[in-house]
Amino acid sequence: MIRAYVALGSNLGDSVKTIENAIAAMAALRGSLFKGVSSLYRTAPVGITHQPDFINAVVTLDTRLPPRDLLTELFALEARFGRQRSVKNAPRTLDLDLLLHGDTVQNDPELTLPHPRMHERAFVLAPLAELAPDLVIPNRGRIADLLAACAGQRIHPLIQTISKT
Ligand code: PH2
Ligand code: MG
Ligand code: MG
Repeated sequence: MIRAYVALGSNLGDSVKTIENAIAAMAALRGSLFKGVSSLYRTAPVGITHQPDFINAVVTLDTRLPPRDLLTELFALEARFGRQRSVKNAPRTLDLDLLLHGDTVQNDPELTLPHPRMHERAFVLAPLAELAPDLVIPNRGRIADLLAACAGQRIHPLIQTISKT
């Protein structure tokens, strides 16, 4: 089994409910074991800033699926949760990004690992650091150092009102 991390994001519809339901769905992913989930965070949009705040979280999986197969499962889940792919970075009901797949480093046009922007995004690094505080991101460095460099980005953990187990 390979340890993988998946980022969840939503800023369209009832995002908290969507993320909670997506976490539950990820626990049933083919060829994979659900190992944990971070807190949920409310986060300021990065990139296109005139859009609603996001709800973000990160899930830990142990998986037998190779990266490309896991990505296919994640795309299928996005579609199940009503994701419409219109313009790049449009508000979305559910975005699932494969962050890391073991220590795989690859630059395929279809899938870059580690995720090419994860190291500069507090909305990824803060939940990921909850799950793996000592993580070293291949070619990028220690998660604590990367997160410290994102100090200006607005993120707030939500108070959990729903059991995650
Ligand atoms: N996802 C993006 C672009 N910007 N900003 C926040 N806060 N959260 C996201 O998940 C996010 C984003 C592209 O997928
Ligand atoms: Mg994304
Ligand atoms: Mg995506």
